[in-house]
Amino acid sequence: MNCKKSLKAAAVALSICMTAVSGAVSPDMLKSNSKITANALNANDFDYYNNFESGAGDWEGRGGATAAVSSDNTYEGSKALYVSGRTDSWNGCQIALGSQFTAGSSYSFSAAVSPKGKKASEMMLSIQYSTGGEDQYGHIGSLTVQPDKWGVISCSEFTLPADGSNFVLYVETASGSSDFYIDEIAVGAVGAVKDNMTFGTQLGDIDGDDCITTFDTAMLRRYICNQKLSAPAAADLNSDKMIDIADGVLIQEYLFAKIDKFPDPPVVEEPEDDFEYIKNMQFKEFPGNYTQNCEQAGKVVKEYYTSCHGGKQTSANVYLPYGYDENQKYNIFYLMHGGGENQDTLFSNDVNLHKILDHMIMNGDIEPMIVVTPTFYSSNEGDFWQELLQNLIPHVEGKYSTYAESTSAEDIKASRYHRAFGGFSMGSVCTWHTLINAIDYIAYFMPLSGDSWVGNSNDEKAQNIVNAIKKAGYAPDEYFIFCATGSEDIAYPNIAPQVEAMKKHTDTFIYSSDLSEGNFYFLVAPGKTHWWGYVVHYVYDILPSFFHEHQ
Ligand code: FER
Repeated sequence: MNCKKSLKAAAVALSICMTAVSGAVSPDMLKSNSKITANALNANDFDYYNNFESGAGDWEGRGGATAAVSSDNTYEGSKALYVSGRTDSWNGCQIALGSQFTAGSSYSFSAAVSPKGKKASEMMLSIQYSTGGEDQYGHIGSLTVQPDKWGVISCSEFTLPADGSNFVLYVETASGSSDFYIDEIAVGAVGAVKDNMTFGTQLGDIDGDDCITTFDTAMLRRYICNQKLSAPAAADLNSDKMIDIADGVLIQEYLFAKIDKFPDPPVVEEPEDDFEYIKNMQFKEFPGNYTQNCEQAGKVVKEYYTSCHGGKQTSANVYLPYGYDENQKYNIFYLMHGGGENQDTLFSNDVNLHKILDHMIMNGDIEPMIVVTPTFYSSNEGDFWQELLQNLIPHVEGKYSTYAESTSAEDIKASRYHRAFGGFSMGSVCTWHTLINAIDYIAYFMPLSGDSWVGNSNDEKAQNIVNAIKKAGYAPDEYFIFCATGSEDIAYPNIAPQVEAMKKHTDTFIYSSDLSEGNFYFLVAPGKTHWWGYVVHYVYDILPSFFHEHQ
């Protein structure tokens, strides 16, 4: 493991430290290596050491985060530093390095870290310093750690830049803002790393040194004995998601050449996320402050494009969530206005959809997503789907980062589980047309306060929708229609009987608001009339249930 680096070379050196080993590990790699893991080191061996047993010392929150000693989860001893209230990945905890640490000198660094939550997190040990009055940032090391487990980020030699001053050591994450713990943080002489925890990626290369040796057996023993530790997948030799004695037996057999490879990992289905749907959803209003300004405000940008209908210039508004990052993929929701309205209606001060989305995202009701408000007036509500497919989707999704790998029809189809279309009133009419004509490209539909105009009777309308779905060849778990209106809405007498007619097609529509079980639901808000001021609450109710199937 070569962790020797200075800040200038940090990016390159990191790739040396962290790059995955590719290719098979062959038996001739079964050589011993000379790595020394200095597990015998203790507090006195370091220039700086804190295990938080007697308080936080000079550690403090970074950004808006709070850092406080906690005994809820510790790497060793009975206390650790708990970092919470983060709103961005660079938030975390920090300490100014004292004057005993000098610019241009090299030190070893290590920190035990444990992310809270549901997902593994790439934890980073970083440094801030100034050169010529400018703040600079660098990364000493990083490690991807399983949630609620511990890993140790370490670097055996890191040089503080010679032209730097005011060094501040901090812990952050590569992305996300979940809480985390740190414990046993040490800075010392070059090479003085207490618990080396580099990870290999090749099955059996547990310590990441490109070979399978008794050092890997020793590492494996450590993981088996201490289940608090975040073990790499490379240690799960029988791929049963447990690091236990069965893995110990396998590595012994491998080292004694009784086996020449580890069992093939099972082919696993892509995991569904663990979103909890609401069964039999009832209308619920969003909290009162959701239409107020939000401290994590997204951005609304106007996009101009040409419609295939008569080559007219038109525009749509695109809501980009707070912290929009073109390197991430976003679900996308197209939401259409009603009769007499336009593409600006939803993001106006009347409806404030942008502020509602800000709050929903900040509070975790929905993942950050892109929301587009177009208009059908460059076409008409019945033909808008053509403009959507030919012009709007390619324009918006060619510019902003969605799950569409490109704007080819194939790639738009391939990303249909990450795309939704909805609308109010005439926008709902437009939504039913879009469902009938563009189900290949969109999996989620939200018709609000408006019926389908394809067919004369309700039975005919239902049949036309069924025919379109059958013709496209989708199974009931491959499309989702979540309708809503108010019981006093003028559209209620139109949409309610259509929903009843659709329910009769039990092979096509499975009625449930739990979209892991069904694909069709009708939310009725007691007493509400035909007005965005009510309808926007239906968006709040329904949108969290979208985008969780076929991840
Ligand atoms: C309906 C569908 C559309 C409806 C009204 C409309 C009253 C739109 C009316 C308009 O914009 O003028 O089911 O029910």
